[in-house]
Amino acid sequence: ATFYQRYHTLEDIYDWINRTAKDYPNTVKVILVGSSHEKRPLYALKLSLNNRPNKKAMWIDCGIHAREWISPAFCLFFVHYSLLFYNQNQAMTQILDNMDVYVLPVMNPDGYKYTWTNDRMWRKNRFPKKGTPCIGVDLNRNFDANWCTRGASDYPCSEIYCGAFPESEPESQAVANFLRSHKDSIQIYLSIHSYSQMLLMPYSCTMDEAENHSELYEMVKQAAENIRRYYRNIYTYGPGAKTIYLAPGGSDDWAHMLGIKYSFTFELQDRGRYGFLLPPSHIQGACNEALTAVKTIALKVMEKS
Ligand code: 0X9
Ligand code: ZN
Repeated sequence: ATFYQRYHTLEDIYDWINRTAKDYPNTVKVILVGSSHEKRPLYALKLSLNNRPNKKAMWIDCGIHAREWISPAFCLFFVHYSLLFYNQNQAMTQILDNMDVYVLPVMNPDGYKYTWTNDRMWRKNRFPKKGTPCIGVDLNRNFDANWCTRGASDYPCSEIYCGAFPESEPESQAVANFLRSHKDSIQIYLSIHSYSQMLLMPYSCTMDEAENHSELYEMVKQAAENIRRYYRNIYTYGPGAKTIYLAPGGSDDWAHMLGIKYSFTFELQDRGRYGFLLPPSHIQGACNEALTAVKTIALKVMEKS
């Protein structure tokens, strides 16, 4: 199996980030967007395949939830594929000619590390809440989008603990700060999770429809149709609150409210047979499916501008 058909430790991923930047000095830049509670760096890669000025951009983050190992695996695969298939694959070339891509491979490095060393099923970050025995905030409940209403918990021991206040955690704050300061160029926000094979769009924090509901719906619908056609696998799609559950404080809803109108969360393979413990032999297939969705959405967004 190649590097991209295996899961990697946090140290291996940091090495891979360095190596990739060294191997592609003209196209890849490493950006330190912040650091975790335990002071690990949050590195994003900026892929910029040509020097066209004033390009739009797409943001992809992976590994918000520690145990969803297929997610960082996808971010690594996506960077590799972009660099290798620029000028080979038509869709990829078109996309990268028109936009830069920011990729944050592990948004929750403390949690990810912990799933390799202590508890494979850890979800949250590793913030120790004073006065309780419990550790961790759910970073995908910590953004300022109907924060800590129904679908999140203010109980620190909960798996969906929202934190003390919006952006209380350094990991979510780092991403929010970066998106705020780049919101004029970033057109597309993608957050990669697992599992359940869903392509989700805003909103998850309310039953209300996003004002661009129909164009978002067309995009996830077509992405799911393409996955079905090419890979014969079923992805469900729609607004988060109606497709999966009401869940406030998520990064996708917050990005949409910030003005990044094309905002999505993908839940990759599988549908529950292995769940978070997706075997390495399924990585390639899961990544190909997610890549199809990314391409479909990016091309559709480009048609509009
Ligand atoms: O609950 C979540 O955060 C995501 N599902 S997961 O099983 N990966 O934990 C769904 C996120 C959908 N978007 C929002 N809730 N904003
Ligand atoms: Zn998740």
